Amino acid sequence: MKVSNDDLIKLYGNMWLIRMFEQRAADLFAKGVLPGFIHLGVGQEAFMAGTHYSIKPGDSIGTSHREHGLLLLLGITPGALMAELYGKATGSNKGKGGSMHACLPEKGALGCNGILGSAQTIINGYGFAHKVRKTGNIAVTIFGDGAANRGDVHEGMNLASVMNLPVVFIIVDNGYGISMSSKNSSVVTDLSARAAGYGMPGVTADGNDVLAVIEATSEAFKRAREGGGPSVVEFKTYRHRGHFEGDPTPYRSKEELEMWMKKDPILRLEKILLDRNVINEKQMKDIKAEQLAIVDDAQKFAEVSPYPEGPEGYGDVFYKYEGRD
Ligand SMILES: Cc1ncc(C[n+]2csc(CCOP(=O)(O)OP(=O)(O)O)c2C)c(N)n1
Ligand SMILES: [Mg+2]
Repeated sequence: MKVSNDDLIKLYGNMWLIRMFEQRAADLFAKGVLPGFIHLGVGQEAFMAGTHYSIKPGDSIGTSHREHGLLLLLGITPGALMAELYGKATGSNKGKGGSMHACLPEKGALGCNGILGSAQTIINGYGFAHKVRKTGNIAVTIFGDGAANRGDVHEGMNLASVMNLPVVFIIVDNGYGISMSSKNSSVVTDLSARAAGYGMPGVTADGNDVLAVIEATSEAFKRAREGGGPSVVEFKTYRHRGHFEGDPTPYRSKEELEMWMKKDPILRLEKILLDRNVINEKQMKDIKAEQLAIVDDAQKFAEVSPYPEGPEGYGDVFYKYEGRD
């Protein structure tokens, strides 16, 4: 799949947007500004930017708990996502979804299901709707190496296959499910091998190489759009940060982290941009600065935004208190 120079530059900007947004969220969380829990996707930018590249308007995308980045690319504005993390009324979900449940269904961003594995059965409903309505769109579900071992995932894959649904199962093997190495949670090295059990194609690609991600997703998505049915795409990548912010990561070595830092997906794309003479180092710095300014603005927007107030605080949520049905 040929990716134009203009698109390479866009991918580069998108990857920096994700990196900057996530790093800012890490800083704000450490300062106690952001409530709740956050899981960050630093190091996993290539799989998000590359997957987004293959998505078309009208597709339905279910993300997991580590994909703020993909939500940004799908259309939640940085300000609305940052405000959501702050719990502010101007957030994408009025501050009531937070990191885990931010979503924008009108742009196909379905958000995350907190019960690992369950989204991989639910996604079939979206796939079935696209099939019966003949939309030409697809449904994509993204989940981790840990989630991949849940029974529901297998049910979901089987049903998608039996019904020949336009569904793509994207497994993100980032090395760990919390503290459990993916090497110890499955005897199969490539989790895409699961696809064979359901008679569908499965591929494993380098999730830190945005061009490999585009290659793998464009093929699987095309097949699904054209009635060729479901498939599994697995990306091997690494999360630079802990499972959640505040995780001291005693389960992994310094050497392992350093080895993966050398495979940083942004550095990989920078090498491609320089080797192909697409842009020079000064232009790369400018792109990075542009994305940083966007994140600064997002933070300012979130800071000055109000919290949901009065009765509004109780709207849109399942909550019952005395005197109210
Ligand atoms: C059914 C279920 N079991 C356990 C959890 C708690 N939990 C949340 S995230 C997580 C690890 C997920 O690992 P993985 O699927 O590899 O995704 P990653 O965090 O690495 O992105 C666990 C066990 C949960 N949310 N749902
Ligand atoms: Mg994982």
